[in-house]
Amino acid sequence: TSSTNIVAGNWKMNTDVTSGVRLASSVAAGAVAVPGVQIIVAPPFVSLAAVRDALAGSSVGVAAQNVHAEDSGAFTGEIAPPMLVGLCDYVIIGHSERRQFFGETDESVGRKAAAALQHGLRPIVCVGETLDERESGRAVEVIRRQVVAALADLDPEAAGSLAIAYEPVWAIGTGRAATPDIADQIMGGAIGSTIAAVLGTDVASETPLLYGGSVNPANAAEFAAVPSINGALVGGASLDAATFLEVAAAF
Ligand code: G2H
Repeated sequence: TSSTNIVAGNWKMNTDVTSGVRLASSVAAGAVAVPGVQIIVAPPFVSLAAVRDALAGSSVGVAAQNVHAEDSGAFTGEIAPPMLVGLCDYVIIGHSERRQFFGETDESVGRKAAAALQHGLRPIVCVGETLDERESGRAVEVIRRQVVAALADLDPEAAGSLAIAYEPVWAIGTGRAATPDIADQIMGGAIGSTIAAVLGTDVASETPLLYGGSVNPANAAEFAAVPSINGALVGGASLDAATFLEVAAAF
């Protein structure tokens, strides 16, 4: 497992430029009291530049919430990897909401992750099974398939800057977090062994694995205590700086 835990706040489609800058500044101010955790915020595209500027000189990193796989072209409304260079260090790829509402597939997630890495952006690739998949006993199979696809096109030399977030779809925004045991089975089990099989044990041991899905200050410590969990991807609880920093402090 990696040494520095990562706690990333996925703001989703919330905040405008003004409130985003305010939130980021509050996170940065509090982050100095949370050493040893790489804190990241993921604002909407339109706020990336302003948030980057507000965070200049702080340890807080910036992530985009999505990226296209091509460098340029006739893809109205999309954002290419080279456009993000200089605006953010990380990019969330394949969030379940993108898969569910915007037609993203295992295959497009793999292409996006490879494209991001090629441009020096660190992908935070999201995987997770639905409630139906879990209840029918297919969770491990689904996660393996998603991870294999996410890694399929990666340059193995650059794969060390990848992170994977396990976000069971049934736990997202529902207030029903996975148990630490369930998270460990998938993260320490299926995800770790799949990375090892595709990219080798060295990359597997260096790849940070984040848990996501209704993480909050009340449950963060129990996830942080699981050795296979190297951080969290936080949605709802990242929209208030004090709450988000409480989660970060648990890691
Ligand atoms: C899962 C998570 C952040 P929430 O989507 O990506 O959101 O913490 O609101 O469940």
